[in-house]
Amino acid sequence: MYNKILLILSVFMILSCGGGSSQEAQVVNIGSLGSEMKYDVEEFTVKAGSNVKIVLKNNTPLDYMGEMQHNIVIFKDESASAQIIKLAEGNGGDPYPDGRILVFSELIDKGEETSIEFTAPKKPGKYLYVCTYIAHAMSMRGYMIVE
Ligand SMILES: [Cu+2]
Repeated sequence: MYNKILLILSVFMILSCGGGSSQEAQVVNIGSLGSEMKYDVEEFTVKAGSNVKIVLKNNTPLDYMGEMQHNIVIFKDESASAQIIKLAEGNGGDPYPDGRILVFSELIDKGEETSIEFTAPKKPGKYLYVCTYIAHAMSMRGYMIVE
């Protein structure tokens, strides 16, 4: 009888530990597709309400001629994206803080890396992300799927 209780207790403890580890951020690596105005990951899936860390890498070679900066901006509300992109492009590619943005990274230059950590929305769905550097958002975009 006593052994049974101990067994149930230890199973419970193992389960609680397992639950604890899910608090660790899920890491998503996203890069630019070489020197193209595209992400190398155009869709990824996260759990609703979970911690997410995106590591963004600008894979443009240092000897690439011309400007090639990137960021990542994830929208809470896709219908706000056109307006936010337009404003960002008028601001050197940096978005202005806006309640309709879930999270955004700084702009990074060729060869650089940055990361953002955030809590995924509780509401399942598809969340648009784009690069708001000038003229990139049309091709440099993808979806975060929240399940
Ligand atoms: Cu870009």
